[in-house]
Amino acid sequence: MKNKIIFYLAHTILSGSLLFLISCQPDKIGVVDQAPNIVFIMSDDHAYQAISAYGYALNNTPNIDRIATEGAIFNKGFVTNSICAPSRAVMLTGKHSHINGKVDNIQPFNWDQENFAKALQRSGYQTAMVGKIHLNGLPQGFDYSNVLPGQGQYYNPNFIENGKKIQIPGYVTQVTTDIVLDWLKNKREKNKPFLLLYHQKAPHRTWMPEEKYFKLFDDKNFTPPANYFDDYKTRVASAEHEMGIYKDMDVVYDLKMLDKEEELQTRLRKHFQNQYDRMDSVQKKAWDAYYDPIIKKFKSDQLEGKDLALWKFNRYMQDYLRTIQSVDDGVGEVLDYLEENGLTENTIVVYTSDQGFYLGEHGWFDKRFMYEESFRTPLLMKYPKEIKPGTIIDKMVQNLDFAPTFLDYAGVEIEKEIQGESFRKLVSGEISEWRDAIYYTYYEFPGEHHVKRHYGVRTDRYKLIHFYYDIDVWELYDLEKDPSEMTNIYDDPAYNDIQKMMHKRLQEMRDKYGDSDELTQSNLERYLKAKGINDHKK
Ligand code: SGN
Ligand code: CA
Repeated sequence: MKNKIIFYLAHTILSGSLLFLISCQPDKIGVVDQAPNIVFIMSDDHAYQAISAYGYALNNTPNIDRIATEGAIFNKGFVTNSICAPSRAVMLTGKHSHINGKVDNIQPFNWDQENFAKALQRSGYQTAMVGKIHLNGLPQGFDYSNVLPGQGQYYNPNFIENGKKIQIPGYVTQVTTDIVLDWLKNKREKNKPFLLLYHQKAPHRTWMPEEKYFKLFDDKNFTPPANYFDDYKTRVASAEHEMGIYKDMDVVYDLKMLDKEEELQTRLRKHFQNQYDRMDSVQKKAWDAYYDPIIKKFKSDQLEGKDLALWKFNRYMQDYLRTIQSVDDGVGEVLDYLEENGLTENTIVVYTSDQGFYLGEHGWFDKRFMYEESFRTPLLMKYPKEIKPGTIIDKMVQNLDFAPTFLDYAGVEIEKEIQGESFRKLVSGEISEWRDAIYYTYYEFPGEHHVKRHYGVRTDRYKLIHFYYDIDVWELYDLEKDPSEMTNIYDDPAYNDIQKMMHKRLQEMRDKYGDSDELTQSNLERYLKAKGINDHKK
């Protein structure tokens, strides 16, 4: 007995936490000292504008909203690099892209480095990763993984379960939810606290809805944002985009006009054909029954100019929002499971996206820019033990903060190399002092959608951005006067002092996070090499 106690104590000290002792307790409501479970829900490209709790009235997401009602909503949740794989690498490591090495979607991620799932696993947590991760290689830090290869597919998707390729029939969002529920019910060891990464592919391009939602929003005519017909005056980098709904959206690939007569021969038609061909005959029949009449009407209407721009916006919104409805259903199923199994009290539930998304602002879809719609990301969180229902957080947090926040809740040591900060006490209301500036980097250029390389700093009121590589352009915005970032005031004499102050803040950020022109240059070289690009100024 004495030896056993000594063993327990030694283990406890070695693991740096009390988790081992605590984890011997079974699932029970009201076990005060049990380490919390963490359900980390992330979707892909989910704009905060498309969550009803944010008040945009575009759609209705009652289950996601439940997280905010029972907990907190963050009005200033941001990423550090608005693109998928880099965002996930930051989330796992708590380190900026230039430190964790995953600066773009192209280059490989090094799973051998430390991540918060590994730390929780070492401390006695059961860990699982399900759905989209978009990082090459077998996920490390997880007892169970069942992930989509790369971007994943909407219908009858392929998965990689613990390293083994499989295909699962059905619609990806429901399939992902089913895997999650199966792990919760049948696969995890129920006497241990758990970390579950539940990561949906939807609502990523090409926005293929689930059959039950084909008709949702049929009678709705979505009004585009006020700056849908943006002329990009004063914004050189924006003017060169390739992410315009009117200009760049492919009517077949993005907007599903796959006509049987094969008359609509667009650039990306064959790619959509590949997605369509994944469906079985029953799925195709249902798909055609819904889309064929729309295709027929589109072909006969012969829309042009503004009419076409508005039609495209509406078509885009309908499918994009439909895919979100399935995501919301899945959130409901998982919340219900927690409730029915007495796990609500002791489980932290987070809902976020890998970045924000444009829903017609500046005429765009996609992300990448440091402008608000893609720099920001939705963030809702509940944990009844510490977070009061209806909490609103207006401080700037970033995906950089997830790793230290989860480690903090679990009582596990936060390694000093982690660059984010735990927002546990901010969301519980124990502190109100918080950072007043955040740093951003984006590297994937030359690349899809043609968003130039840039980095910048945002304070509560101002934003300074530097676009570089084939241009050398600075932008400055007063977010209070110009929340839609339509006027670049970098050269406005009235903002001379602000400009100087923001340059200083930017340098502070770069020093704090260890970024520099030299690092930026070497990241650029690596990227160009990975892409096989020789011409530096293409
Ligand atoms: C794909 C999409 C792009 C998107 C990137 C990155 N094209 O390449 O529209 O910007 O992913 O998205 S697609 O033709 O394959 O749909 S990310 O979320 O994975 O970073
Ligand atoms: Ca994404």
